[in-house]
Amino acid sequence: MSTAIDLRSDTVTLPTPRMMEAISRAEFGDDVYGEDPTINRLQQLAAHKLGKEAGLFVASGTMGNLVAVLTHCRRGDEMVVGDQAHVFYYEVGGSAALGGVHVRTVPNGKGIPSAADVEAAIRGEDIHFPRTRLVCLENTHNRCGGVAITAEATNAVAAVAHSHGVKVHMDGARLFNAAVALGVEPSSLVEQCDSVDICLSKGLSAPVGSVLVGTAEFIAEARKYRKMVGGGMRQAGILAAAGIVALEEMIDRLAEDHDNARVLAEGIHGLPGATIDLGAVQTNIVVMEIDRPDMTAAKFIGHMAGLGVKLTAFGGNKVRAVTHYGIERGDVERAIEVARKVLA
Ligand code: TLP
Repeated sequence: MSTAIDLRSDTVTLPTPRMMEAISRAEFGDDVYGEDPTINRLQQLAAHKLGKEAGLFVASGTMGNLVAVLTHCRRGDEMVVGDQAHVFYYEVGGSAALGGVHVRTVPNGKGIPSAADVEAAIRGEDIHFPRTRLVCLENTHNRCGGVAITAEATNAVAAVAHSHGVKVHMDGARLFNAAVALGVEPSSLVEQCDSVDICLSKGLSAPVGSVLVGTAEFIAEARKYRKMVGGGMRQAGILAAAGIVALEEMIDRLAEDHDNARVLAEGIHGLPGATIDLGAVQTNIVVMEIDRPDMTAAKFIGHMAGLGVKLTAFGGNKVRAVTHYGIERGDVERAIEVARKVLA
């Protein structure tokens, strides 16, 4: 039997041969002393690509978002997020548990909360209220089907936040997917954001890591919080070497993943019991709804896995598929065929 087609996430991507080669040639040092030249190069490269002053290598997207929250907020402060945000939904409640930050959700809309809802959620001065300190956005938006958020939409929310002295953090785990889909520079999507976390270990295929970027002052402070949460990694240039290849060579090819996602979505939408909001399929994520008396989402996932196609449960009757490096057009065509069989 041939190997499974793993569409659970773009986190399953393996390092490329160029990454392995870069790792074997990289120079290392102790990054807690700021002396790993490869880490320093990666941080500068990420900051440059995102139009920010400085960067900080962190172990994961979750750690990058947590360190950003810890740096922006004090205990008892409040942050405003969309009710479908990864930072709210999938990060183990770290902002509250480790940062003492009160999380206030607003309707997520189709990937970004409206500026009006965000403004209404920002607290005024009242002895009873926590202080609103941060708004957290996400681009692309995972639970909203990987939609790419335009600079205009982000800027409208950021303008409202800033007019109240509230900072804006962007969870840009898949920001490069958004930039490729919209045909713009990644930096243009986060111009008005005070901090941004990007992931190297999703569609860009590096084995480990994310980079948090912002002003030099913010990053100097964030470095202390990264140490606090145990993220001071010593010769981590071994990971950064792959991250550099990710940023230099793996961004443009994301377009291939987007094309494959579209083919997959068009192939599955309309099969008996399967519907997909095709308008939301803008990058590498496909969210399908399974609605049939004899077929739950869990059953569909089980049957698909039994025939060699791995998918993820996405809550209720939703199922997620993600295309990525290592998934070719032929794999997508086979996945459609298998879905056709399962839903026949
Ligand atoms: N998302 C993972 C799971 O956690 C759900 C996935 O398979 O999509 N922000 C966004 C928008 C993410 O999608 C993820 C990972 C993260 C942050 C966290 O990144 P890691 O997994 O590196 O901590």
